[in-house]
Amino acid sequence: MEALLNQIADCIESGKAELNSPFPPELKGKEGAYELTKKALDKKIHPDIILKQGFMVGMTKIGEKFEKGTAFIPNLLLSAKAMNRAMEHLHPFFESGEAKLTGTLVIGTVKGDLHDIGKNIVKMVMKGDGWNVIDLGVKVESKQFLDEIKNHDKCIVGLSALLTTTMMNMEEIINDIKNEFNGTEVFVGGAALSSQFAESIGSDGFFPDPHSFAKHFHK
Ligand code: B12
Repeated sequence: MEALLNQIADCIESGKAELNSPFPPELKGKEGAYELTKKALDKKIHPDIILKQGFMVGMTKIGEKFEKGTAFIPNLLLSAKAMNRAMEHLHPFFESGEAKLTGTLVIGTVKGDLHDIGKNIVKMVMKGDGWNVIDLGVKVESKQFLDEIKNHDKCIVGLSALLTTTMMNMEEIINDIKNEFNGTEVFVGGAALSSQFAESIGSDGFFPDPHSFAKHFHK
């Protein structure tokens, strides 16, 4: 069982989605995360175990390499793609409630801002870390966040902004969220942000990349 889970983690780390994936070339013709996940389910390994000891291990490893500067954004994207492909087998278990997700993250690029490349990477990595991610897209207004929080008890919120002008809109959105849902944690990210800025606008935290964000919730 452990060997199979390690193989799944390795496929996710290296971005090997399925048998026919051309990447990485050294694994050509070998089974990928998709086939191995099916095998694990056939062997009656519980979806929670596959998620935690397969998917999350693979995504954590690629995240650590990214932090050290030995892996880059294309590697993150390939890993996230492999994880998403394998996740297709686990979806029915999460939807039925038989297996449990880490939590719900409501994420969006704030009003006035259309940069979504970073936000989309955060979304993929968090999904790989076992989160149900609700992506509200770009130019998101307070009301859209509030409507979604109402539907998801105990969710956390992630705000993204890349422009110095739209960073300022984060404060208003955080105030609106805290006024209506005081206990809801709101985290922020984006290249021009800092921890000091995040604190000054009442955010619960700033993370420079999705891996430090995901790690924050690991017990
Ligand atoms: C790609 C790009 C665009 C694309 C966006 C395409 C898209 N779909 O996103 C296009 C061409 C459309 C564009 C438009 C504009 N852009 Co532009 N754009 C960029 C560029 C080149 C890259 C941004 C990017 O995607 N980076 C890569 C991602 C992966 O990094 P990231 O977003 O920082 O995300 C990472 C982290 O920050 C973090 N993160 C991000 N969000 C979150 C959220 C949470 C919760 C967490 C935890 C973490 C997190 O995780 C991510 C992954 O590691 C930057 C310059 C640069 N080199 O950064 C300029 C830049 C951001 N743009 C800029 C500008 C000015 C504009 C325009 C206003 C230009 C114009 N005059 O029209 C418009 C904006 C229009 C608008 N209303 O938004 C300026 C901003 C200057 C400033 N400080 O305000 C920059 C810095 C360029 C420059 N040097 O002048 N842009």
